[in-house]
Amino acid sequence: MAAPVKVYGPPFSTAVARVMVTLIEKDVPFQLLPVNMAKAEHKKPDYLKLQPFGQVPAFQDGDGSITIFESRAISRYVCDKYANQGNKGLFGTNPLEKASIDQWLEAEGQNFSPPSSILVFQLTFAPRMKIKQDQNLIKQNEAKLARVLDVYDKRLNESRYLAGDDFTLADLSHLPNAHYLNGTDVGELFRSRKNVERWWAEVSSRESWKKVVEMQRSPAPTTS
Ligand SMILES: N[C@@H](CCC(=O)N[C@@H](CS)C(=O)NCC(=O)O)C(=O)O
Repeated sequence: MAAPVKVYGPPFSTAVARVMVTLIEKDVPFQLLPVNMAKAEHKKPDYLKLQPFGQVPAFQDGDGSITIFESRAISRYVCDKYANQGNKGLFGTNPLEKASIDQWLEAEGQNFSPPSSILVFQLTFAPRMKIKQDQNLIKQNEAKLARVLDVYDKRLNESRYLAGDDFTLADLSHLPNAHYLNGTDVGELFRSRKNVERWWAEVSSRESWKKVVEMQRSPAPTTS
């Protein structure tokens, strides 16, 4: 049996969590390797060989011969490499399905992620790190996120999931940031939009995501 693939980074990181939930959906055993960000291990030369920008996650196959960074690129790779196992339609099964998933995956990365990442940091991590919150930045990004969610609400009025009838990488990619936001007052932006609320209830209750949330609470080194 092949050795588990390796994911470097802590499970509380949204980008690490994106890769973890993909691997669980695809039934790919993985080992989570700690990177102590408080000690800036992600900026050290050895780690920079895996992720040249000094961010988590980095991904390696079981024998360490392949290294990939960028959580969405890792997720796409995992879906293609393990196409015949786990959730087989996660990244589509034909060019049109893939294009539709990619379109909403890009929307997540380019439209949803910028304001939501700022809000996650300001509302969740800054208080834990005893960093003063920037109320202007919070307001501006709430307004940006509201506009993105208006588009999503319209889309989700037409289809059950973002890319169509099935749960895909496009929905999955939203889980880490949306999870943190739904634990704050900004969750109201999701709850006040009927279709977004229905979608969020559905995607956030997937078993794969529940496992990630569990691991964020009590990080375990390996899953299989
Ligand atoms: N686009 C990258 C973003 C990675 C990223 O922003 N990681 C954060 C944690 S969620 C990080 O490493 N932050 C520390 C830093 O940038 O120094 C990806 O999706 O992998």
